Amino acid sequence: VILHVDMDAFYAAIELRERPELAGKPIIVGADPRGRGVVSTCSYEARKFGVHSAMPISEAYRRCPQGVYLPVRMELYVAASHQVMEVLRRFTPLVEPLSIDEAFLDVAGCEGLFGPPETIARRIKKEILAETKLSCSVGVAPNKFLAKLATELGKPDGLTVIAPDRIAETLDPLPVTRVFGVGKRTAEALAALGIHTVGQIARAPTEMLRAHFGDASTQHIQSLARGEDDRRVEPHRLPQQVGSERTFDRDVTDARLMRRQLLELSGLVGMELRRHGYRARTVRLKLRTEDFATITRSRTLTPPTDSDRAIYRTILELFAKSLPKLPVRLLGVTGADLVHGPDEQATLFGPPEDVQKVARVERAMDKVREKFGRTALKPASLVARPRGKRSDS
Ligand code: TTP
Ligand code: MG
Repeated sequence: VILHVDMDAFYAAIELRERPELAGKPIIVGADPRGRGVVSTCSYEARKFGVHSAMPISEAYRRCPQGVYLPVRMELYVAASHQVMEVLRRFTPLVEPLSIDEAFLDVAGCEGLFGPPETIARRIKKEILAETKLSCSVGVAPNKFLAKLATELGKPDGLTVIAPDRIAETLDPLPVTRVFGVGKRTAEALAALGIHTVGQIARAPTEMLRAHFGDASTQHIQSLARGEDDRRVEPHRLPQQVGSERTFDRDVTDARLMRRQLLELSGLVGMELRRHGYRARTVRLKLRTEDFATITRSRTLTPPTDSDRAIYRTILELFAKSLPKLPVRLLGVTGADLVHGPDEQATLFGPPEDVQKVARVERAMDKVREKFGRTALKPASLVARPRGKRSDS
């Protein structure tokens, strides 16, 4: 039996906890509402106005001018996240964090100690509330997909059980987008085939789906639509990626300015990788132009790296290949396909002298940054900044 736990309006709920006088008001956490960043999240009151995560903050402001707009205070959220995960690990070591506010638990075999899954779910909600003053929603189901779905169906402050004998009746009427992996485009393609609900996917002739979506996708969405999912809870799974992105205050046409931003973002990604002892096998550049067209380009690195320089070098190559024709609104750098632990190749053969030296310098810079803040030290080309502020997004 799998439990899925997801905090309700996480950043907004934490801000409300810190400022109880805001109770009942629509709270929007994210970038400066006068700027061009995005909404990180918002309270359920704000959602009534159509505001949601990742929406341009200016759009949120149009929809909800009476909202309370607050900046992101990551340290607070990370601390609460640790508290939540700690509560969960009291019930089983099989806890797989999925994001800052969400985790799967495998509670098979915990019944003797803590009672049936629903009781465990209730206790988790109670203990999280007691220790963090935050509410969460919990889903209980035979597998990951259904447990996460159960959580979503019960939000906020829900406790939803999908029993094995009620899977079909729960799934069948839902819209196809509830199936993990079915986005807007797939949904449109399904609609063109007359398929609108999860139940219709489950019963559609497999051959017909294959002809449109290929073997792998068909297998994937049809199994999920039937409520089948055999993914295990993996307590030590690495995050999928580490990334950082910025929206410029004003669309930028100067390639030098863009490269400088990419240098800074590469540094942030490198620092985050080193902090956790990860290295990235893939480096990805994201670039959004003024018309909101977004391109991503990635490259695989051998060996995987946690070095600012190696990341930046790769990003520059990708950037050179995708020089935008229109002014640029947003740039992002991501390290993906993460691996953990020491660089095997390096320990076997020993890296070249200069690589070792760069690694030593970068680690020393991390220490200074930890002590004095992220902006304490920067590569020389970041120090002079002739014009233009940047906004966090
Ligand atoms: P979610 O769990 O997706 O959202 P939520 O907890 O705010 O609201 P709920 O689960 O009740 O629907 O994400 C957790 C946090 O991650 C969220 O509080 C803020 C952050 N986040 C972003 O910064 N940007 C995003 O686009 C999303 C989806 C989340
Ligand atoms: Mg949440």
